[in-house]
Amino acid sequence: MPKAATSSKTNTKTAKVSANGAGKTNGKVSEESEFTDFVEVEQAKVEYNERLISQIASIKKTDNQLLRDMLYQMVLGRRFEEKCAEVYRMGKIGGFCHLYIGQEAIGVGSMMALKPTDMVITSYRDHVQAMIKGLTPESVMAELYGKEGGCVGGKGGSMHMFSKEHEFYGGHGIVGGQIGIGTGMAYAAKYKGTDQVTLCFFGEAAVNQGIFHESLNMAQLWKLPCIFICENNQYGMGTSQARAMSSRSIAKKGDAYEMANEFVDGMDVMAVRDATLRAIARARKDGSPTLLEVRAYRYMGHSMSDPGNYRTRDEIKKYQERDPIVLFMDSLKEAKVFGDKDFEKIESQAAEAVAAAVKFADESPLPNESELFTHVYAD
Ligand SMILES: Cc1ncc(C[n+]2csc(CCOP(=O)(O)OP(=O)(O)O)c2C)c(N)n1
Ligand SMILES: [Mg+2]
Repeated sequence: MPKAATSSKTNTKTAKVSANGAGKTNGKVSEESEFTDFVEVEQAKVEYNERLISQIASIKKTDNQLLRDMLYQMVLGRRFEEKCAEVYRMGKIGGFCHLYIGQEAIGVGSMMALKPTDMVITSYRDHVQAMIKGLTPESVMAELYGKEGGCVGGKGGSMHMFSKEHEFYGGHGIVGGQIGIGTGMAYAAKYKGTDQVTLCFFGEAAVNQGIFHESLNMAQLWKLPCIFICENNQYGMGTSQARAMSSRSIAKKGDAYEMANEFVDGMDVMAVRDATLRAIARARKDGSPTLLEVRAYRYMGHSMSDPGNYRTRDEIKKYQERDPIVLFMDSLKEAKVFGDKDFEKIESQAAEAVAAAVKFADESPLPNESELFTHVYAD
């Protein structure tokens, strides 16, 4: 059991499926309204078994090596972010720094359903997603440090991880800005006739912006192979979704554009994977886009400078009771795929990778001063 995760009591609800205009979906479904976003701990205990059963069914259909890789990436992501918080407080990382703790099942469940040639674009909460797409922990940590060994030579920092080699196109600081760019990437794939799918991540606060609606309209009209993944962690900085959005079902907003859409439980990595596989199948078939609303919960503050006065410790604890890593481990154990020894190995492998990343970042030199004058103008 991972040390940061607390227990194995979780909510069970998985996905509401609405696939207007784009074939049928066949996954487990439940009403979005039943997804108890402020769930009582006792209720979560009751629902835990249901969710375990559904996860085990998916696990049984999935290759063991892939399951191990998925768990490793989730544990690595968590330990990496915990280390980021630690070295940030030591002054080794400067500027903004947004952590992904609590949301690991979204990145892992969706991105590990892709082919390496598929493309990904995301917001500033990008460290873990960059690693899932194949960037090394060393190159991500060094980027956080602003060092030469970083994936963009130390010029981007926390919010701007990028690697063309890995088809990872950032790391964007303007809320919602990447939705238009991701739609353009999907357009480029269609125009060039490749079979590439684009995963475009954004937070729920971006959904109130015009760019979200314009992009969905265009993607559905032109059948662009883009999977729009709204990571609904229920807060935009210190503002809860309930205070900022008149109509709270983000998935249903896809109906306005006749776009296939699903509500997915973001604490359940297999549910996220299954929903993404359905979306990928639609995209590869005829370019049809999909909107996924994947609901999880941000355990940490919005960024490292957030004191978190807008919510209670109890609220955070309720979600930690439904931790996605613990749930996945329990399901793997119950399905007799892996046991405690395997989990210990994964933990120590992740700890080694994080230690190596910190050592690399510590030892990497600062960029040369002449770098101030490169990449200034686009060519
Ligand atoms: C266009 C724009 N407006 C405002 C901001 C300031 N800002 C940075 S993050 C943020 C909240 C975004 O929340 P959400 O989209 O839910 O993503 P999360 O941080 O929860 O992952 C805001 C308002 C910004 N960066 N860009
Ligand atoms: Mg949010």
